[in-house]
Amino acid sequence: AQMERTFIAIKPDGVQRGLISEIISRFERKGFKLVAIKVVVPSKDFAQKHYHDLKERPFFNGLCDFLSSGPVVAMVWEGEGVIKYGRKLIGATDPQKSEPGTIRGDLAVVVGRNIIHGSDGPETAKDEISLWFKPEELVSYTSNAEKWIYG
Ligand code: YYY
Ligand code: MG
Repeated sequence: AQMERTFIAIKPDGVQRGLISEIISRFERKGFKLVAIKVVVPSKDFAQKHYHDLKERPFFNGLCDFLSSGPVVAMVWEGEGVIKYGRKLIGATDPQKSEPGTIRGDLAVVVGRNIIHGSDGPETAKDEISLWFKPEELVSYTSNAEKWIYG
């Protein structure tokens, strides 16, 4: 299996709405492996670093205020194809366009409160994991389920 890692965060709206276990269970049931998790309130400066690619966009300031407005559940998930498939589980950026069955499609209504973040490619995954986590916070382990998930 070509193991990959991606950065996934439950944003303050998802945490406040009690959706942590719902979101984690979708990644877990799929067969992906949780290798890091913590609850943090990001500073605004940190939020700006996380979303630096979007600094020219009109919604950037509000987005960073929002991300730093309360607790975020920061996670790293591992598995074959997890970066791309994680985005599929999450659904389109605008929940009005997310398919039913996706996290945003099922659980969110507007783009400014779309409850979850996921890395959009291998480079951003690498950058975001190292922004949010120290290397020693990532745990490598063998899951007993792996031989049943990957064959
Ligand atoms: O990766 P993803 O979260 O699906 O979308 P991005 O284009 O990276 O934008 C990040 C974040 O910005 C998005 O989840 C909500 C917010 N946002 C917004 O408030 N208004 C937009 N028109 C586009 C994005
Ligand atoms: Mg993005």
